[in-house]
Amino acid sequence: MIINGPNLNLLGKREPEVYGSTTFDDYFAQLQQKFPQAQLEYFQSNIEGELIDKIQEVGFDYEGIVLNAASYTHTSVGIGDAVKAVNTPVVEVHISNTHKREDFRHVSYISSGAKGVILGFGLQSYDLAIQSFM
Ligand code: CA2
Repeated sequence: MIINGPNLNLLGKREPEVYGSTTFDDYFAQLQQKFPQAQLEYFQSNIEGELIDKIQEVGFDYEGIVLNAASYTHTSVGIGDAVKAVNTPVVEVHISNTHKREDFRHVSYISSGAKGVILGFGLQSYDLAIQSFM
């Protein structure tokens, strides 16, 4: 299960210099072609509680969660707690290298509960995260 947080629905539509020019729908279709053996699903929400609900919903049955909590990465104790509460391993991903950006992006409430963290490889970060579950 790929879970994307706030504003990632704008991928490919705004700020292409930071986040690229591919929409997540187009990229998700590429991932499905690349990993035909995986049953990939994708969920996006701009709402913190909906992200927590989805982590809880899939977090006891699915093989893996690839989570880009976007700006909530740097603020949400609730999402961090949800990641720690479930059994399914969570790989935290980011499109940009958050450590090269503003100081507030250097903090993650997700990392301490994650199986691993992949950041800075553009959309390929998701690809690498899925590979980590193969
Ligand atoms: O690099 C990442 O993947 C981030 O999680 C993206 C978040 C940002 O707050 C994190 O620090 C790093 C922002 C996602 C916003 O996505 C947009 C996409 C297109 C246009 C505008 C925003």
